[in-house]
Amino acid sequence: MALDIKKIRAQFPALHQEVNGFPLIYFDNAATTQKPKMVIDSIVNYYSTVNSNIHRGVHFLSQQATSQYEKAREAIRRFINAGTSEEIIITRGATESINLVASCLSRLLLNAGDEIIISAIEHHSNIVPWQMACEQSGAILKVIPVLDSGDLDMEAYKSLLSEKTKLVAITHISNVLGTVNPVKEMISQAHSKGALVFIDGAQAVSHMKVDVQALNVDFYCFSAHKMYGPTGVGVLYGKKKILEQMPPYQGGGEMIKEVKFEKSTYNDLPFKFEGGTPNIAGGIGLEACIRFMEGLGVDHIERYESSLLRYATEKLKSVEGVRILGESKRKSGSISFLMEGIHPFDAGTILDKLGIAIRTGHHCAQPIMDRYNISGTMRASFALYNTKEEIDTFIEALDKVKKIFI
Ligand code: 7TS
Repeated sequence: MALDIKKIRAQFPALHQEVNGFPLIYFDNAATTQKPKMVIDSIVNYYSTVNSNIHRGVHFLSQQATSQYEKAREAIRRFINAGTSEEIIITRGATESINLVASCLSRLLLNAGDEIIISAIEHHSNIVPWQMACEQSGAILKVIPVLDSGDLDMEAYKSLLSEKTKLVAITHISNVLGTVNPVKEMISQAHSKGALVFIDGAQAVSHMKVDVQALNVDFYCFSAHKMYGPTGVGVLYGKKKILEQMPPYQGGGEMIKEVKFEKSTYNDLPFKFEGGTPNIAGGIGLEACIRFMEGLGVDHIERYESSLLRYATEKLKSVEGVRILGESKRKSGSISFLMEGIHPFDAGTILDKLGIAIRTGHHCAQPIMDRYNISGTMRASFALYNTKEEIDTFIEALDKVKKIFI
């Protein structure tokens, strides 16, 4: 069954507006996606009806709010096929999930001379927390290089892996090049050396089915706002036996069993890692966006978006002077490109005048820019509500950009 894109678009209020006198074409989905009405309604409904703090009230509203929040945790568990909801930590987003693990593992596991492997195509959020963990522990950061194609150099990865490797932290999909990394293979190679693996799924969960048990991954994270959900909420999945050993991240209410001035004891999973009042409305909104995606079928979304990406790639290649960065055989979500003789920022500004939203710059991934010896790119990133007609209009707009600057 093909997706009815017209019907889907009708559910996204923000898509139906004009920008600078033109119908909005939103191609900045890797930064954040627009929200369907059912997600917006779930948040309005929470604040208009059951608004209350969770896990602590005997009263009706608190119990309702708690039950909706915990329903979200169960929906997340099912969505990524975790074994138990104790393995689902609800965070502020991918960035917080990575910082949590980096901070806790640097205390639990890392010693001077140990090694952490990341890749050359990571978002800053999956670089800086590991650098901080290295500063704290004396561990050493190693980087898997990227080939011209945008694929990671898997031979180099194999030679970097050793008994010293304590952790491998890799993005599932690059937010710049769109490369889909062979994470299953990389996880099993890391495990054979006894290393843990953290996968940053921020760009993956909206585009493909993720099964953490099939991947056998130790940690996996993502943000709700890139999968049609609200900002300020996201997920950390971790294997129970590792989370149990990890010390807590932040101290506060909710993460404790008992507090004495001499010593406090910590709560059970997952609450041990959820200090303080969480983003309750965000969690409830996250449950709604999972329901939205599952209602359409993640495999249908994946198929439709692949056809969009193929179409956009072919069309872009036909524009003279366009150079696409990263042409891995397995790509998803984003296309980064350059136009000969035109600065990405200038092109982005003209496209905005025509109602087309793309992102320009380094996309919070400066090391990739250094690797290709450029300062930034133009990036078009797609979601399930985008259409081939929008891509045609975008390609025509690029011709207008060329006429202005060349
Ligand atoms: N990891 C990857 C691969 C990302 O693409 C991003 C955000 C993050 C982590 C951080 O997510 P956050 O929700 O915690 O901020 N990427 C982008 C982007 O490509 N444009 O804006 C944000």
